[in-house]
Amino acid sequence: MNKRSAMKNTLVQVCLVLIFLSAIQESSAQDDSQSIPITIDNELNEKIFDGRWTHVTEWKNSSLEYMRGESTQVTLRISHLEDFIYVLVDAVHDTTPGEQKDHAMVCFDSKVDNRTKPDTNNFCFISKLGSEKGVTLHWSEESQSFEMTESHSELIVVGGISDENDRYSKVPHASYEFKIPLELFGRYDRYGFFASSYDHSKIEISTWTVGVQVSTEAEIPDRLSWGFIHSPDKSLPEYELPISIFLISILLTFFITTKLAKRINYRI
Ligand SMILES: [Ca+2]
Ligand SMILES: [Ca+2]
Repeated sequence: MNKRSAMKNTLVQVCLVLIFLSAIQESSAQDDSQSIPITIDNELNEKIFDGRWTHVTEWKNSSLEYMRGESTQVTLRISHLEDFIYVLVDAVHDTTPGEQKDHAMVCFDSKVDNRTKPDTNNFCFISKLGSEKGVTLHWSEESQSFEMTESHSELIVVGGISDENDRYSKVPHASYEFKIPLELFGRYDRYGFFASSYDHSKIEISTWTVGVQVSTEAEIPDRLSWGFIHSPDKSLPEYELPISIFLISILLTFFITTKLAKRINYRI
């Protein structure tokens, strides 16, 4: 094999790997169409759990998504650090805060390979406005429904009213903060996720994923209509890692074998 053919072979091999890589990326992008990337927030220790955006940088490093209803838009901020996931539900449109009536709910499923029905890895947390005591709902296989259960000792759920420090509106409105221990449902690369917010005075429900039909304010919709959250910064176990290792191995193998082939040819 002369030097020109060796180069040609290497070029073909690299092209094949790039095509393979693009196909995987494409497939991953399609899969993530209903998935919120959450990033690590090293400033979480600065958080004050009072049910509002307390100071300028409090939720700055969290991911941004919107929950929506027929005429509502609710800001959803999510981040994580160490053994907790953090969520802010900022109901800017709900300027009629009603204590114990308005509320927000976030749901997690750590077993995402079975989306057809809930299982014991499914938890929902409800924050009521004006309350510093969250409600934990856990799927029961026995009753085939979500049941209220004792909250984890490190769970923090606070529903409050915003002030002038809110990032989106100076008009006082309902907002909710959650600190959720991963110990409850495990540390994984991605979770099934659903969130809703209820404005009692207007009888409006906002949801993520958007467009989910829920008929009552505390309804947890069918598991199939939930989306996902995932970590793109490898701070939680990262599902692309095995694929990345596989691809790097292929590239290294091509590189080494090509080099070896060249050396053998030169010696011959
Ligand atoms: Ca706060
Ligand atoms: Ca309200």
